[in-house]
Amino acid sequence: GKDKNEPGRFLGEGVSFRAKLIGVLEVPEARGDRMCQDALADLKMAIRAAGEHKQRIQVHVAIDGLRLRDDKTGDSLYHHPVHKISFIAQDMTDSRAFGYIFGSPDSGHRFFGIKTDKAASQVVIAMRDLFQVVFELKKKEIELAKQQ
Ligand code: I3P
Repeated sequence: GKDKNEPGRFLGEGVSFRAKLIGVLEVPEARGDRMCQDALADLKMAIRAAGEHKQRIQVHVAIDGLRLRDDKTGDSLYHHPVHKISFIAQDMTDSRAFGYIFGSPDSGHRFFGIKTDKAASQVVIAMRDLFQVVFELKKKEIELAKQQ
């Protein structure tokens, strides 16, 4: 298989996963596992109380960030550049759920809760691999700039 830190893996649409959007919630902090576990529980309770189906989405993990698309229409719902994703949490009570925090001190922080078709760890690992690839690219850019 391809090396996990091979940048080509994340070019274009990147690595794609089928999932559902549990919901989006404003959170007070950029990071914190307890806060994320609570946010996931709250979002799950809210969607259950509403009696609605979760929206089917595709999660694309790519060099330019995370993109969430509506599964039916392909419409882009959200685009989240890597440098503004501050935290990822796997649901401790559900192997098919995870979430992440996106934002900045200026715009505030929002938690995105996602239910995956397969193990959520697959998406979480792909995101961590992507962060590593982006970090290495940045490092190379800085080294090249120094040489000039
Ligand atoms: C469904 C069941 C599925 C769930 C689905 C529920 O309820 O809990 O596991 O999909 O959520 O509607 P039921 O068994 O009563 O049909 P996920 O596991 O993917 O959450 P959804 O309606 O939001 O798709």
